[in-house]
Amino acid sequence: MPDGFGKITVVVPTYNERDNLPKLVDQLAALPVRLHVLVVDDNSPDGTGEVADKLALESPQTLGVLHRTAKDGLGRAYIAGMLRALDEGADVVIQMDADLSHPSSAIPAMVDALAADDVSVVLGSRYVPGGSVAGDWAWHRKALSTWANFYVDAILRMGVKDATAGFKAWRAEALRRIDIASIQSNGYSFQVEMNYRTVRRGMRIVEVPICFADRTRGESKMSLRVQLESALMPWKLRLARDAASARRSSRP
Ligand SMILES: Nc1nc2c(ncn2[C@@H]2O[C@H](COP(=O)(O)OP(=O)(O)OP(=O)(O)O)[C@@H](O)[C@H]2O)c(=O)[nH]1
Ligand SMILES: [Mg+2]
Repeated sequence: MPDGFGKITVVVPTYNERDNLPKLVDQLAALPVRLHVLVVDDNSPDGTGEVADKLALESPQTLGVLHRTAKDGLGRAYIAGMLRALDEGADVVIQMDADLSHPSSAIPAMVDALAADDVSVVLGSRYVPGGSVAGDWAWHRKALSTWANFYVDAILRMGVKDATAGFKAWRAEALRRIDIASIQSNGYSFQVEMNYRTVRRGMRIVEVPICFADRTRGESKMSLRVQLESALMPWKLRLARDAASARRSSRP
């Protein structure tokens, strides 16, 4: 394992994940990397927040909980969690879902890849050689994901194979440079907007293959609103970029 990174914090947003969270925390604790975990719970009706508090009592040195009052979307939960992690001195912040879709076994390779000098963020990627999506994903789910990546790449040209990936390891200074507090989007396009800001600031994104598993417990929170936002956000980002370069070139 690379040294050089002091504190690594895994930020895990939760909404109704009471069955999944303890398993995830066990998996993370079993890895050969010392990790801190910050659960960001939006007052889950199923009691995930209390489950998280119990886990925090068992491991006060390594597990913390950020309680928010109401469900406010994945992006907002991540921003709150990342800002807290940075405040608490994280050198690396890992984004990870609670539903066991993201393989914790990939974390050592992701942290290794992040240790290269010029790498700002590492994506756990389904669409580089060696990566895959869940075998039991319905065809329309696969088609939507493939289309989303094609669509984002056609508009924004970031050269990233899995632009909507939600499993990522960030250097703290990269998060500071992209000013996460001002990120607008909340659903899948949250991931895209973060990547886009990274590329625009000349920082490097690297992809490490992962095998993405489907959730087996709990319910998906993907909504129509999230899908619509994801369809519009790449255009918004591109129009903002085009407007900025038009302003620059019209300056005397
Ligand atoms: N705190 C918080 N967490 C959320 C919110 N929405 C989703 N999450 C969490 O974010 C992670 C991803 O949400 P999922 O429902 O798995 O979304 P998804 O992965 O796109 O959909 P599936 O693959 O169908 O599960 C999970 O850990 C959720 O519990 C929210 O509004 N607030
Ligand atoms: Mg999921």
